[in-house]
Amino acid sequence: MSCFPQRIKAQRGYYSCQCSGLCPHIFAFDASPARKAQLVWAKNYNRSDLMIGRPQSTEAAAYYFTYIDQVAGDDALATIENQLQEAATFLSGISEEKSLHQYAPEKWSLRQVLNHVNDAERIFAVRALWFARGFESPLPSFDQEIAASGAEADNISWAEHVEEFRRVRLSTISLFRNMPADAWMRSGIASDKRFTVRALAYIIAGHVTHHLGIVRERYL
Ligand code: NI
Repeated sequence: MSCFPQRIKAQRGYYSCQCSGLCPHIFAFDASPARKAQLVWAKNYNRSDLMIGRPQSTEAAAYYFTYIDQVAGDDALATIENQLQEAATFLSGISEEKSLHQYAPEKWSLRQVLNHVNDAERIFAVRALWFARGFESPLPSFDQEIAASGAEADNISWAEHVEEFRRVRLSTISLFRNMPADAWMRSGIASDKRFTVRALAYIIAGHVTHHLGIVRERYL
């Protein structure tokens, strides 16, 4: 703690030290001394512990709080990491035969649902990457029906879809674990809506929770 922040920038309730790219000082302005020390430690040894705070209502369009609100607590990365095993175990319990089931004629099969989950995670992660790295040009929208018809997901085995979920999720975890502390509050436009990076992390976790809830209710 030899370097006290020379320049402090308020970021929606958090103060993030801007005095150098490697400065360890980032803390909630009302954090206890113990929490501040923990965060400084986290900056030095484990960036993933720096995921602080839930997104505020201005950090994503209202629609996306359908997903954000599915995630408890203020550490979306922990949820993203826990889901890897929980979701993969749950999905592995579904048979190849069952994975072709649709609960209504116009609804997606389970294979199409999981393909959609994987596609959407890639899209959300690319948005997070784009904004986190500092690009300012807006990203296009993602039409899930076009993606679904282009994927031909029923021709891919369920086991392959589940393996794809694991691989996509491992990539997402690495992206967020290695995220510089200052990047979480960066934002940009995608699909004509503004998102912060941390809102996208919550959306990734909540989108999976949302779809697995529908799978449990309607498909099994
Ligand atoms: Ni969806």
